[in-house]
Amino acid sequence: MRRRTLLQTGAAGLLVPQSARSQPIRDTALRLPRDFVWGVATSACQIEGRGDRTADSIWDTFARIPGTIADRSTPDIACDSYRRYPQDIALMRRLGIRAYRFSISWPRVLPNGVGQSDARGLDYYSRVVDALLAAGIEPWVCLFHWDLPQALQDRGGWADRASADWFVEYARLMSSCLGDRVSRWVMMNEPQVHAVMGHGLGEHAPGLRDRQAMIAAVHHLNLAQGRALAALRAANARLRLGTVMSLQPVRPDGGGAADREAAANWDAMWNRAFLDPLFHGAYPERFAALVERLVQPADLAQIRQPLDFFGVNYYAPMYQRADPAGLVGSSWGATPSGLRSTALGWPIDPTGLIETLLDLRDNYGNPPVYITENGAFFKEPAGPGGRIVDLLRIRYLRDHIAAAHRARILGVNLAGYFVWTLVDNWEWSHGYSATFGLARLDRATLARIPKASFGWFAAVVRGGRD
Ligand code: IFM
Repeated sequence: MRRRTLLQTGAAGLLVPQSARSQPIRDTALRLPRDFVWGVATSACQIEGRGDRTADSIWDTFARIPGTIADRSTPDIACDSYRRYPQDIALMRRLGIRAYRFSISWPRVLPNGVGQSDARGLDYYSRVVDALLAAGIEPWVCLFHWDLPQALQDRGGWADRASADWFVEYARLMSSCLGDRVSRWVMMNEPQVHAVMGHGLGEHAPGLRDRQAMIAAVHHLNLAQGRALAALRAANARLRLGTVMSLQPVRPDGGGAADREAAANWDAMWNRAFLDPLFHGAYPERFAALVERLVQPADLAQIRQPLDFFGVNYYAPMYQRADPAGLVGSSWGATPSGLRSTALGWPIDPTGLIETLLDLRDNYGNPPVYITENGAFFKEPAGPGGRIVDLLRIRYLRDHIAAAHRARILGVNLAGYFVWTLVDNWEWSHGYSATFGLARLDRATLARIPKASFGWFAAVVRGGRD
């Protein structure tokens, strides 16, 4: 008798056949309405490779500094999607997804950040968009996923208030080139990660450990986002505009008052300093005093903008403990024993996703929400024939989709879910060593080889609808 591998996932204890690419998924927690948008997300710096780009982004510069990238790699090759995007789109067709969120490399289209554009870069994105549309996949274009042109960093980057003007110029250029075919526009991806990890903690480009620069970056990212939303809306009323944040419930590491205070401060900086100005036109009390010297009279009105959709990237809750030397009196705490973790040590807790979505429902007007990233890295040795049977990833995705389903039942206005990510890619300061893909990247041949999770997700997409 042929043995079938079965995977037991989640509290519901449902069995999902491993080999069942086309079989219907019977897990009702994975069944979402017919118009629910299933997709995958990537970013330019992580997948494109350099191609014929003439100008550096801050990540090119950062990666050249010894000690910044775990495996000493650079994003020069990545997945070579600049040339191999037809292969990526073919994979997406196999998945059956309706939407693809990708980002524009700002230095590829504007080598100096502003001014003269590079026709080759613009033409590349135009071809990607056309190929997606021909494949029946809706392009979701993200304008900023951390790869600022180095030329603009040399002028002060996001710490300089002029960054808001640079960003609006760039946003206008892209919408005038692609706005006839692309309706979904994402202004920013995870501005909090860029501000805090890049300007406060120095673990991401541009590698600053400067609290003042970080606070300035927070405000200018918010301002740029608000002004670009307004500019694109005025330029083309047919565009559907939104933005994406990394939202994480922040929990105290211990039971004491100092840790609770630390967690509240971190929450104010990480989540609320971005959500509150966008949705309510004000900084949270705990952050306001830090930023007030930068806020000019019209700023908050410009940052507060109506949205057609809001994207949540969710991976894990955060644990914080009191630390007077930390950016806001706190630093990373320990994951409580009993919570499983991914290979990056991120706690696995789908209830944090429900908590995050309920927060949007209750405190931010229940906007139309998409989960624009969710995924995980686990150590996943290739088996016979190079196949990766990534049961832990399947379990992670399954449990988070089930949590998303639960949030909908609780009244969250959730309309879609994007897996991070299509193919193993260049994972920032981890280089190629942290792999989040539904497909493995063969680094020698750059072939994309679907993992078990690829077939599993395809089955969810095709069979999981009501
Ligand atoms: O790879 C990143 C992505 O660029 C932003 N969100 C988190 C992912 C995993 O770390």
